[in-house]
Amino acid sequence: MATGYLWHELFGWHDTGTNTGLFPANPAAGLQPLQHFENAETKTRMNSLVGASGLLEHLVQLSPRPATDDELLRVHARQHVERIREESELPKGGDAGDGFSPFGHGGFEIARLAAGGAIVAAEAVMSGEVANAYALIRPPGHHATPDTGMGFCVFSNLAIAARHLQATDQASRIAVVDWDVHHGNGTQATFWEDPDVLTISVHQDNVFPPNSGAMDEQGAGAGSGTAINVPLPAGSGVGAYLEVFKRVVVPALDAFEPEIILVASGFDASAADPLARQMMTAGGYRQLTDSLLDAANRLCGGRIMMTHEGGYSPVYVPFCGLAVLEALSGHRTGIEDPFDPIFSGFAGQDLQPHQAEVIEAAAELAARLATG
Ligand code: 3YP
Ligand code: ZN
Repeated sequence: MATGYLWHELFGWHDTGTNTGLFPANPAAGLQPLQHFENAETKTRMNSLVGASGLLEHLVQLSPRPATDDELLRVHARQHVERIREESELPKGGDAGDGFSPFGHGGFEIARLAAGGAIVAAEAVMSGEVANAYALIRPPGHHATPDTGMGFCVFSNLAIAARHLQATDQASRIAVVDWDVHHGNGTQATFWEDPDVLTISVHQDNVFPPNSGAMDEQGAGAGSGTAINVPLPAGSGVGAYLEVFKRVVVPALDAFEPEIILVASGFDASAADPLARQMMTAGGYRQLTDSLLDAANRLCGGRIMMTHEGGYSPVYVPFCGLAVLEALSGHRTGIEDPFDPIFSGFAGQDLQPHQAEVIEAAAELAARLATG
């Protein structure tokens, strides 16, 4: 069965403006206008490579629809949705909540198309229309909490898709694996007390949001133990990530027995990323995908749906994305990662003792999930 692939030209039109990376340009403060880190290039170029490589012809193209108000409101407070709607009507748009997350005039409609794209992709997997799916959507979602956007995220796309599957009885037990290099705090907050949604975030220790994603954040109430955080030290590479999946992610999935695995797929743990200090490679992401496919085949009929999150190297994100899509679809295009000989040769790509220590502690959390 085929892999679903969802993209829309409007995702490239989400306008984060002429910022100086993170900040509004401000000549008096020395901030020369350039581009926001979260600009369209990484995603449009990934989509270009999917087309140019010929992979697109082996995928089933899915079309997004806008998420309805009711669908957004399953996760978000009405006041957040209304504020985005109102600021979106301003001539120059607004900000999702923290001053780092601008959107242009009409940005509300693009953000709701991204959330709706996650819903469409999740439904296509649950219905069996496709075996698995990748939603290349923008703006991203995993930092958006019920009450606010932040960290470039407007609405919590993946969480909205998960709540939709639950509300429409398409799935009840759902596992989230977030390999974006930043903490998936918004997704975690949404399901903090929900025993039916397991959230696992693998991120660089304390990068963004500040002081978020420590290992002692484990969920509460009925959801106690169903949030797992793996805060990897800066400098972690492919060896560390493979160990996390082997010792933490896959055992937790085995224990939890989800009906579908949702992946928050950021490529900002790559060796080329400007917003973090990890050393992942396209080949590494391919192996992580293979290990999830293995688990999904064993646990839930192979059902995996990925939503695109961060990733800020316009030259490298496309190769990471292509590798993941090749793995999901089982089709090799013949395009090889030209950076692999360089990035794979970095010292410290294999598992280091100080990384193993963190992973060992996180493995306890997965084991506890198994024994209840
Ligand atoms: C938000 C402000 C500084 C770091 C940035 C992180 C955005 C991201 O890729 N989150 O997954
Ligand atoms: Zn990120």
